Amino acid sequence: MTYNFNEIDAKWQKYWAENQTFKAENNSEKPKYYVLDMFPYPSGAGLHVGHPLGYIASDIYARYKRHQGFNVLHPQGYDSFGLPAEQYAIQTGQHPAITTAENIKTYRRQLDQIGFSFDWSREVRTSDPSYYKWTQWIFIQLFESWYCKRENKAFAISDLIKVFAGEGNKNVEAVCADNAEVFTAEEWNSYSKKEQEEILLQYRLTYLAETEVNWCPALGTVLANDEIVNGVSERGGHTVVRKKMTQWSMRISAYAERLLQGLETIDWTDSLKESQRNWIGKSVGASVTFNVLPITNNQKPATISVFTTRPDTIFGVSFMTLAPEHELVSQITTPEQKEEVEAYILATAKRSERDRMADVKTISGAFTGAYAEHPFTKEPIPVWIGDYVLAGYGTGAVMSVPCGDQRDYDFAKHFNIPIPNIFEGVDISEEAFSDKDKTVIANSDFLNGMNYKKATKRAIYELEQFGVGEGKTNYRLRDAVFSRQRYWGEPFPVYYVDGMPQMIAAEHLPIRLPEVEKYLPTETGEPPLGNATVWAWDTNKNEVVSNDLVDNETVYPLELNTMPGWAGSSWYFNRYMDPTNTDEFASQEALNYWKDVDLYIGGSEHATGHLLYSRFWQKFLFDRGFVPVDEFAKKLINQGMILGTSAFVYREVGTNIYYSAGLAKDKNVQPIHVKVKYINASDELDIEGLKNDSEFGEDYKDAEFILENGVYKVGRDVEKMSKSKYNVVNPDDIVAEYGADSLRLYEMFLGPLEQYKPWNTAGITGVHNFLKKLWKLYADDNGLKVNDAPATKDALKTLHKTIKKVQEDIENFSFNTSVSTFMIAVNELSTQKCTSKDILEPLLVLISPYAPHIAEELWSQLGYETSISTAAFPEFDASHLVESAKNYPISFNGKMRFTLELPLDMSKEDIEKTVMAHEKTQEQLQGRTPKKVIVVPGKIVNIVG
Ligand code: ANZ
Repeated sequence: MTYNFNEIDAKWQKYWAENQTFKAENNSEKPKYYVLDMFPYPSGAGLHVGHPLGYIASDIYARYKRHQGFNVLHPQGYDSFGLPAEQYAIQTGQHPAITTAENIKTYRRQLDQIGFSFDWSREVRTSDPSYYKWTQWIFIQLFESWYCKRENKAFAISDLIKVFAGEGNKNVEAVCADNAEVFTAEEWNSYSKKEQEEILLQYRLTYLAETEVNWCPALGTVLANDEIVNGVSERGGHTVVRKKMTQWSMRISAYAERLLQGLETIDWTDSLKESQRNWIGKSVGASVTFNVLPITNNQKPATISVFTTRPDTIFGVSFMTLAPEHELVSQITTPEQKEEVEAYILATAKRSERDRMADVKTISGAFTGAYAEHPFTKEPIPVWIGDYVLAGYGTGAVMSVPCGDQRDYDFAKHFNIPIPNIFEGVDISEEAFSDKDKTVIANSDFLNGMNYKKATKRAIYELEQFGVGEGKTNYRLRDAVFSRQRYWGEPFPVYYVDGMPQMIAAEHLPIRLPEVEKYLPTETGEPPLGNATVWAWDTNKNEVVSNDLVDNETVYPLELNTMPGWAGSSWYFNRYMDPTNTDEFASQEALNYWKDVDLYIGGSEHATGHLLYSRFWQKFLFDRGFVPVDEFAKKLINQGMILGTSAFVYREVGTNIYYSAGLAKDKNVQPIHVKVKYINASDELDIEGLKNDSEFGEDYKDAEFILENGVYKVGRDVEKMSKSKYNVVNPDDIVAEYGADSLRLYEMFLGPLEQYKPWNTAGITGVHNFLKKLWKLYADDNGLKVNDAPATKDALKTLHKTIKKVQEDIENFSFNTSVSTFMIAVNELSTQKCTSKDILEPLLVLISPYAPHIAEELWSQLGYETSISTAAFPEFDASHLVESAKNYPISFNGKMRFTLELPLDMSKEDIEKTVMAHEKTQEQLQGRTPKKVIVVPGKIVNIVG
């Protein structure tokens, strides 16, 4: 019986699929456990060994939980809308649905090869109409909802309409547009339908509004803040500019506080929580209103409202600064300053918000000529504009306190604005400032001598008394733009009547993506759906009809934007609970049984995108009674990345000569990535392989390779694993050569799950040899060796210490240490020549989450007819670890002379008798009779005299 891993892999993968071994039941007596992976985007490049890392970890956990008697939901699917398939469609004309289906096939084959225990009967694909029907449905629910600040919860918009009609909006405390106006019931009832709809858009949780967006000309679409990295698009690294456009947005800002509070209730990593906290960016302070002093009698009275986190510094305000885009700038600027101000605004418009935030060195601004009045001292304060003040944060205006704020100080210095010091004689060093209880407030009427906290409270109280300000909390979190000018995304279930968006009734969903000739924007600059000729909504027939029929009476144009990539991924975890339901996104029964994800494993790059949006949608669905819990994942772990070890050849610049690494140092060379498959374990290049690689055509055919010691050595460097760096290792190759279990074990063995670690294929032989040794423990050329022999004490000890360690490891997600524990166990049992079924059967169960194929095979060889996944996890019994004997040091007058192993339960008298009778004792005593024999059971024996 030999270990034929390829055969074993195929046999058991087929068995699991045919028997639906890992199908989860919705109505089970067993306790539930939901293990989720972040579903992949099926790209054309397929999987590399970095991708399955998290999947292997979660699979081990899922299998472990099954052994423990849980009904485990461990699903997988595809986040299958997205840019690459669309870009490919633009280049080749092939429909993204076809590309996507092909890529999914490859992914599925690759995933299957690794032996994951997914319940494939629950697969979801976000680009499937039966799935996106419900994404559209959730969008409609958001449109039909508003957020009540008093109750801190979302409600149906129909309730709000009733309030508007009954008493206007004076008592409504809603999260709504800044410019929402107050109206009475009579006014509301006198508004036209369109006017009412316009007002309601200011309250809906998803709304259409003109917003400043991040526009990426190269991709032809807007991007969300989290899709921009270092000022350029995350995909492709293209330039991003600010642009005003009418877009769908999600009022996620309504949930800012709850998103923050909710973090306290979930077991997610600290770093991830911290990213979300920073992204939400809560600041507690006050808003203060300053009156602008009129220059001429007929100037409109103006007020500037600022947001400050330091109302206690109000007596240190020596000027004010508005963002250049602030709406008051043109109104208050004096004729003398007009030219300078306008020139400055023009100059600053070219700088992106990110540049403005990042650049703290360049100080620029202009004086408006206007003055505001200090709310307490009534002193005139000059009003400036400066681009360090951002239009989109707070009120877009600040009260500048040079003696308290560095940027204000720099600005005042630069423009020679007088700097009064309210902190005179007070230590305002950074340490003193950060010590919030230190008394730092001075030179003010009512704040004198108070500490920071008291002064802040008192300042807010005084502002409120004077009616010039109030306590205010600000969040950095902005509403999220929700439309994309792309083809391959969910269509909105929206048509337009007189410019106002209307929802298509839920019973007519899904609204399927229309066919288009071209996937590019139209010539008039409309999104790709503008190319569709059958893209109008017939309100009589309730179906999509030809654009020719649009009459704006019964047939209307449909929305041309599509939803962003994060739409489908914001709720997919709920769909897995009941994936084929055609009446609801999931039944209440299924939702109440599975509730939430118990363990979610995925990449930390989704911290402020997917993981924030999903929490938002979950809270919304909870508010409206559609889901039973308001956090979707109890525990979350970020797996680290597997890095590739890139290889380089060194080309002399301008030539076709390549120098071996050791010779390249003092040459003018350029390192070029080469495929790692041409490199052996000694970093030597297979020159012929490279020359014949068709991907590079003639590139290397005539190249000259300058060798050192007869070989060409490549340079190596650890980088992110990526196709473009030619350092990817394909799991298919590993599985073919070593088997799926070796791949699984090795990925875990590389190091702690959360860490970044380089891949090195050469290292896999270690775990592979371990599996061969494991096999040999059970079988040899003559067949199975396992028998009914009673377990020895040593073997029981090995088994039980392994159970203990592996169980602890799995529960602490320390999978790498389990692998070494298995190695130790197999070594010990091999040395002990263990063949006992009582030891080797439970050992298989322990290993099966990690190496399920070999475990299943040996399990069936042992005579079992059901999958090993149904076996109970072995119970740890501490009594086997208790030592039964002690190796006593035997001393003579305090000097240890020899050791003697005696049973631990031997009585004091018996120990003394046995030691005294021992020949070595006789040898030491040489006939003498000792004065005293001291016996400390379990410790020592000392013979005195
Ligand atoms: C007076 C003051 C005195 C301030 C002082 C700070 C220190 P966070 O914590 O980020 O919320 N600010 C307000 N709006 C701004 C905007 N649109 N662009 C740039 N800066 C803005 O910071 C809030 C503080 O940043 C506010 O408190 C305000 O300056 C400034 F010793 O007001 B402070």
